[in-house]
Amino acid sequence: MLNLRTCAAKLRPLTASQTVKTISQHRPAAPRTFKQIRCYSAPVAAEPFLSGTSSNYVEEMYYAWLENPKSVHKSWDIFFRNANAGAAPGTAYQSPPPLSTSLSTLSQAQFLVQAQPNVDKLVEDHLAVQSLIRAYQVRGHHIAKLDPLGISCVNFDDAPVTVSPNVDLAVFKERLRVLTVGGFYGLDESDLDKVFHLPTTTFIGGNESALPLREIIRRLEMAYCQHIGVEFMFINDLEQCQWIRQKFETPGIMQFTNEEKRTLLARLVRSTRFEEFLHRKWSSEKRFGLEGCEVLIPALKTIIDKSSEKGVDYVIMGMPHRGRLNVLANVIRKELEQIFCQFDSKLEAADEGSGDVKYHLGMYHRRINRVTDRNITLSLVANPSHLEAADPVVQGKTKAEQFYCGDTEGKKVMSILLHGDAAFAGQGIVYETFHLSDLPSYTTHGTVHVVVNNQIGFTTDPRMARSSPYPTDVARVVNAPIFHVNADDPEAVVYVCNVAAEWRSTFHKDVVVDLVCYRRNGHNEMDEPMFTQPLMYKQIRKQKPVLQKYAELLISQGVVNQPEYEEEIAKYDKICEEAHARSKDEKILHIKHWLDSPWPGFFTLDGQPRSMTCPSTGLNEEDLTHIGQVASSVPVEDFTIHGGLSRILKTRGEMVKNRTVDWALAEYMAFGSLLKEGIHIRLSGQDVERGTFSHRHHVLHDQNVDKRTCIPMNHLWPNQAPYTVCNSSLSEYGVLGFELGFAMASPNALVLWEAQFGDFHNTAQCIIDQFICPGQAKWVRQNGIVLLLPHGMEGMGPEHSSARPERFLQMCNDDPDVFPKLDDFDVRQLYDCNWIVVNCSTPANFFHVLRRQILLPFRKPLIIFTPKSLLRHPEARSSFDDMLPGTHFLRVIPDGGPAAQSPEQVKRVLFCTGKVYYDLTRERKARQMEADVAITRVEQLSPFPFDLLQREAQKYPAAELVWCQEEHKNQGYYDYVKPRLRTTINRAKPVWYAGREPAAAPATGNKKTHLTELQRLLDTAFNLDAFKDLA
Ligand SMILES: Cc1ncc(C[n+]2csc(CCOP(=O)(O)OP(=O)(O)O)c2C)c(N)n1
Ligand SMILES: [Mg+2]
Repeated sequence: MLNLRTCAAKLRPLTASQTVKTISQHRPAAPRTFKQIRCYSAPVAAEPFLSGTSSNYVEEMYYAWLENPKSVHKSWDIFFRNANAGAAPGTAYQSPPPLSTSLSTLSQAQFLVQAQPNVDKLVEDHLAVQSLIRAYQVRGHHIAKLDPLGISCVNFDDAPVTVSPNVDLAVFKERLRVLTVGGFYGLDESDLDKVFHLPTTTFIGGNESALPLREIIRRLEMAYCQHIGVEFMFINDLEQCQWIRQKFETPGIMQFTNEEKRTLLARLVRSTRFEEFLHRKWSSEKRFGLEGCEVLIPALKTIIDKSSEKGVDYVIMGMPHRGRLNVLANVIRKELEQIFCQFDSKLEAADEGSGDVKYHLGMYHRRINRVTDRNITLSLVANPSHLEAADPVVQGKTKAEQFYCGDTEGKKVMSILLHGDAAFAGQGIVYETFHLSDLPSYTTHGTVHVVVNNQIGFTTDPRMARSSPYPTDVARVVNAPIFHVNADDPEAVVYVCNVAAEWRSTFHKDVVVDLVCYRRNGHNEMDEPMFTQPLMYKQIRKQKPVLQKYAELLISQGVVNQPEYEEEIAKYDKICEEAHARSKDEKILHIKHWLDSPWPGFFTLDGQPRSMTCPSTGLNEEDLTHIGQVASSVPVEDFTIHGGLSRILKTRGEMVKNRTVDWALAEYMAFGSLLKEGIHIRLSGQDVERGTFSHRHHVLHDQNVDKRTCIPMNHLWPNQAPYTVCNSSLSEYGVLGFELGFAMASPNALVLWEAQFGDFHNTAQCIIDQFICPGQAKWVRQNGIVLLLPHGMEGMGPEHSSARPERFLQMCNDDPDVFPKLDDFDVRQLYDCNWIVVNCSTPANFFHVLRRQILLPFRKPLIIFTPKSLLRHPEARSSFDDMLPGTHFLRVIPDGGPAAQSPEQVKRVLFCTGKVYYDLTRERKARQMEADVAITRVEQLSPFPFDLLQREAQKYPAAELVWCQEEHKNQGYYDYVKPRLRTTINRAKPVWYAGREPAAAPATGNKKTHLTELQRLLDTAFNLDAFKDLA
């Protein structure tokens, strides 16, 4: 009984707060008091029927007995009375007779309690029933009829088992063999009509607290083993488990009115006939049709209707290829002619950019939800082919929309993510995205995931595509309930979708709907599926379409008649035909009609920037000083910071007094000033709050009060915009995708993602390659995200050195061989580029480039290679003078020393970028070559400052031109810079190279080799004969 006592103690606080009490269980509701519990000292093992697994049941009985001794069977009453009276271990219970065979004879059985000692069997039977109920709850989904094809993709040992609606013990024994260890827990045929008390962990009783076993089994079969398989017992939260049990176990809970059935049929008609229409008109076009999962359309509409009813007015969706056109047409309600005209290969594109295929484009639409009569905005995020890559992007956009409308709990804005079965199981980004779902700065307060589980991925069977039984197992890591449902039962689908939407609005956590379906055609309409799945497709050929099945059902039920059904079909077909006729009038394809995130007011009405100029990015002295002072103080009372940090802040304060900034202060100045102008700033990435290199310290931690923090940046100005700085999970793909999505929502925010070290960006390569680099060209949506990539060869080994500038530069769209004909390089060139790549050598320039990002009249992604050792380099400081009004970002920093004063004398110009500048100046000084060698810094690598560098090259007519970099020759900037430099000088001179030799790894792991290599490149840079023989 010790076990009982501890369990009772454990349960006590839970009972007080449990909202389970909101769920009517028709149990005595009196508060439980435990004072009278005597001190049980008998060991558990001493009570013959008690074991770890049975103690739950005994506890239940005990609580019920405490509340009302008459509410439990007489045998329990005797047992607890004896135990309370101090019976010795093993003697507390006496055997009453077996419970009678029906409820009506219950009292008679109780009367016999003292007479027939058979309590062993009674208790065991009750425990068996309890275990049985639990087995259905835990494992019922294993034997539910989920697969419309009946061939089951789920690789459980014994499933599937033939199902009989009759409660016949032989059948159940077979089924229970699958559900339970050891068969029927000792129950037998004679027990089927006995009545058993139901534990509080089931709702199958409805208004009854006891039921005959036969009925218990029947109800469990109805709840867990029909067309819905509920996977939820892994969830740690009791209240959530109870909530789900109630939704699926309550007898008769899945009821539909005739009106609801007709709506469902109409939605199926639209879904099915849309695909048929496309097939009729363009039979040889790829469209990745939905045939076999037509129920997806009513499913999504149900989730949206229910969410709208609960207060949501903005739904952001992400989805792959399968059924996308259908979703656009019938869920988002894109005009059909706009969809149909995409099939016209002769249509010209009106917008700039390269566009994308029709099943990747995004969409944004505001309309009235007909079911709830409320306004709803639906947005489908554009995506690349890369399956699941849009998941974090959708989440980031959702978070931003929630943030900007003050929806701190996700009550107004939500996301829905669709997945294919193979991709959901196979792509790691799914896992990364799930792990963002409950983090304070990343949560979107619950996402509804819908899996189109057609039991195949292109040509690959599930058995070869995943090691888990279901494609949805990844969702278990965040305790999301998973509702598997047979997609050929539309009512079951709509039911689980309603529950999923209610779950999200109740608990604000993720939930998964797994639509188990099939794919009627090949992967696309051109593919022959019989090559690889002959048996599956033989079965599919025999499969009656779901619309036909459901229509027949409703006709047989008298809900609709045949003419009404046919009329519904004709009505929709006519809509399609008319839209098709109209689509022929469309001569031009406007990609901007497919924008997923419009920025109202930012552009002119025809989508152009409001100007083509950029004001000075300088800031007045007063603001610089004020920001500097806040950055070097603790702006709240009674807050104790770490002694080391006090010293850092003190040094900052001294710099401010001296009117200088280092990197951290420059960043502070840029952020602080933009916040004053109402620009929200969000900085996210691993350990960004302190900064990987312990230089930033944007979040101060009270050394005496746990979890008390202060963000001075939020104490700058009275009506400033908020500053969000958040340490992320250890993910690049997920988090960068998330921030990209966040930046999509508004142009009036500076969203920055910082890599821990620059090279780690490559685990997010897909976001860079598929979204950031070509996003505007494919989808006309600009994006101003900033990537901060710590970079520099500092002897730290191959993995912490290079942010791989060569990769970013290779993807720039400026032509190396053409000198652009532009009046205004400063802004126009930025407008034309796909992204901006910079490597600043001074804090002031870093400050300017961050501010420019917002002061520009358009948005472009900005890649910044940021320093590591320069963060503390005494020379890497800037004066306030370089940041005052009238100053701006310097694309090129020319030499300002003796070389520039007598440029004709200069023998060599060293062009470089970033940190190597400091090594070069030190070396030049040491060699006293300041008049011989000019050093020109290229701060903006792309778009390439052709104009300024041409001026620089022409300034030194007698000089050799050398590109110097610390990176290896096949890496860094050389391949990008060389042809462009040659273009600036009309290829009149060679451009020589001083730097490390080509290599496979970005850097050596040996510190000494590192230094030798550095010295060698400096030697080459200053050896004026180095290129003599090569000329
Ligand atoms: C990341 C990625 N890898 C490979 C592909 C190529 N591909 C396109 S669809 C597909 C199969 C997808 O199967 P599933 O997720 O089950 O969706 P379904 O097509 O069955 O709806 C594959 C492998 C891709 N688009 N993206
Ligand atoms: Mg699939």
